[in-house]
Amino acid sequence: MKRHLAFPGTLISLAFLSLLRSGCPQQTAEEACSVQILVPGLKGDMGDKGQKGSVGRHGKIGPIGSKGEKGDSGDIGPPGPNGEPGIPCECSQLRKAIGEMDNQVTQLTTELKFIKNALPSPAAVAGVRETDNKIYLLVKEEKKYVDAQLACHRRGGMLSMPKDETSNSLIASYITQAGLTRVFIGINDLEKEGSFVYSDRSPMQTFNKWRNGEPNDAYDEEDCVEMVASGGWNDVACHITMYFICEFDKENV
Ligand code: MAN
Ligand code: CA
Ligand code: CA
Repeated sequence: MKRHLAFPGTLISLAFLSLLRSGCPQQTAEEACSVQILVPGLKGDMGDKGQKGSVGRHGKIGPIGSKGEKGDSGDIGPPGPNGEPGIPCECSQLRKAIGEMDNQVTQLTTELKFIKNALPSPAAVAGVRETDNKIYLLVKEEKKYVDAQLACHRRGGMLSMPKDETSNSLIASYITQAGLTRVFIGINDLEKEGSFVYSDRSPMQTFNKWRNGEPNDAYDEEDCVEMVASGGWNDVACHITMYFICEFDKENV
């Protein structure tokens, strides 16, 4: 490729400079002081193509291929060893045991249903007592008679109604075992003075446990009834507060 000057003017300036230095003392203006002006030449032709390069480096590893198809399942294994010999069946005994467990389940279901529906706060309960058909619950919350009755009602029962010796002595021992002296029971003469009825409104029959001299309607205001630890009854004012015992029919639980 032919080289050509980037700044042709430089050559012109240099020519002038050398002309001034020499001052042209001996030479004629015609030969020595003539100014030669250089202009760039035409662009040359393109060179030949270079040689082919050497082979490049090895490329990067490509992405992982997709998962293959699942293989066929294996053959069925050999049968396992024989089990231990069984215990000879004592069917009648087993049936009996199952029958007893069935009864227990029924009883527990009944009791659990009752507990879920009727139990006050655990601190206020001293367990329960039961007969074949009834459950008794001592509620350690001091209430006046009507509120006690209402509290029993809300739990699905009513204030306890001792209508025979069995239930009366059961309630009495419940009071004693709880370390109490008295509780409200479901007997009153609120409607008619001297006519005592149970909380289910049934009239009192021959059975009663009045203490000596009771009922006396003291101060003309005793229309409700308490049971003391001995099992005896006394009429008291309805507005005083004390603990009470509710009763529940098992069939209604
Ligand atoms: C005494 C007796 C009872 C009465 C109470 C009232 O114990 O008179 O009949 O109910 O007092 O506090
Ligand atoms: Ca009375
Ligand atoms: Ca009395």
